[in-house]
Amino acid sequence: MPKHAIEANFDGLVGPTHNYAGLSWGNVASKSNVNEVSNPKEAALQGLAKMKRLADRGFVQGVLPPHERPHIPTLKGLGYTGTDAEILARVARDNPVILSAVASASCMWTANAATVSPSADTHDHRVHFTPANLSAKFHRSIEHVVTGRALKSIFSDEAYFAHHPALPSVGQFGDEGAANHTRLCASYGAPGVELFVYGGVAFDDHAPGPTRFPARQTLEASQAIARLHGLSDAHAVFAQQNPAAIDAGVFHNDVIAVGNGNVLFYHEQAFLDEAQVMAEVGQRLSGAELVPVRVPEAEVPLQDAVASYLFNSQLLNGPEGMLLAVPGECREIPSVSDYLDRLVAAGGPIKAVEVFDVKQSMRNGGGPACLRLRVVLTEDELKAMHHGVLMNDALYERLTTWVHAHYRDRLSQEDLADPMLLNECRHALDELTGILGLGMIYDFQH
Ligand code: SUG
Repeated sequence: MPKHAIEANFDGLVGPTHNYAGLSWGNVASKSNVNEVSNPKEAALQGLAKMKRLADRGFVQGVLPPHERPHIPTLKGLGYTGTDAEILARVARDNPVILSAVASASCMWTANAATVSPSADTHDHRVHFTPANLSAKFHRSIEHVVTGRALKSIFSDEAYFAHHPALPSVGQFGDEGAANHTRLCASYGAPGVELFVYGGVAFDDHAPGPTRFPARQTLEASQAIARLHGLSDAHAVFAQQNPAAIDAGVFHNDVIAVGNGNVLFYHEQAFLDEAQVMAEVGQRLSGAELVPVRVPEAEVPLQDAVASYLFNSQLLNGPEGMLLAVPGECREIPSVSDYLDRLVAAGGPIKAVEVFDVKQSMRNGGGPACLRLRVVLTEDELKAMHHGVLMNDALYERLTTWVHAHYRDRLSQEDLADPMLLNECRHALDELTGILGLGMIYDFQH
């Protein structure tokens, strides 16, 4: 008998330095909004409102903390010396792109924080975590250290939780975490099939791959994660993303597909070999039939899927069936909005669509599903984790008050060099570790 388990979602709390720096070549929104003035306060409040709304509906909702930015230790590692203010002034003058990179609040997109395998799938029946090295982009490659500390602090009981270090930080093992990992199952507590989607094969010069934009996840990285997590062949499927989709701006699989339970909602152009993916997942899934919800190009052109982030939605188990939590942009694009109406009317597994406003994040290419990391937990595992990060009325009140006290409502690229911003950020995060009860996870606290 499988144990009863739930899916908890851990959203990244948007940090005080949220800004638009155009750092992600291949991510259309990031590039098209470069140099716009951001509103970190609004971004954090939009994220908290999303968390609160889902917590109010009975979903287990957690929060992962933002990181210390601008990250002075990274700048010191690159040869900058002096006081913090001197370092900021020099890098802003000589190399503003490096300053933008070390100031990015990109850890908010926790779908990229780690890959998580539930205990029903792993060899030692513990929940396994591997922070993603995010080696494709410098600004994201510095996230895994603090991400690993936060995850260890929240899931500290070694009887239930196993933590691995990030993979070697090179392109050949490029790993973007759960954004390229979907678990299909009969029920959360039952053994599942973990679908690892990769963009390219590093050690094969003849493998197909995108020609315009980078493939951020490699097969070699996905296979290493499956080995580390102790997944047998029965629990893992590896599938290549369609290179043409990457070249159209689908930089992660979660921009073109989302799964939950036995349902896989995807665009027909998601996979290089769609039939094989469905066959392999279908064969391994036990206790339920795979239900593919395939969206044809004729109904939603790939370009509209990328612009609306239709597939970067959360597919959740609601009381009356599955609920698709979509970004507001889905109602602004006629092909997508009409499709959603037909989807619900069709009487399939997706019974309802709900709109969430995460515009500040969307302008950097992060929709509802980018902002969350899924962790399937049995009742004992849920009891064993640290509860200070779980959303409820009191935590929501504290965090909104905290945001109002510490966040700015406009931030331009020039502002990133302001030593006051660094101080504000450290001050806010110091208080936050107290609110969340996380211990000293930041470098400046040591
Ligand atoms: O890695 N954007 C993020 C968006 C991540 C979305 N995540 C998922 N699809 N799961 C990225 O490209 C842009 C930062 C900037 O340009 O300022 C950025 O990092």
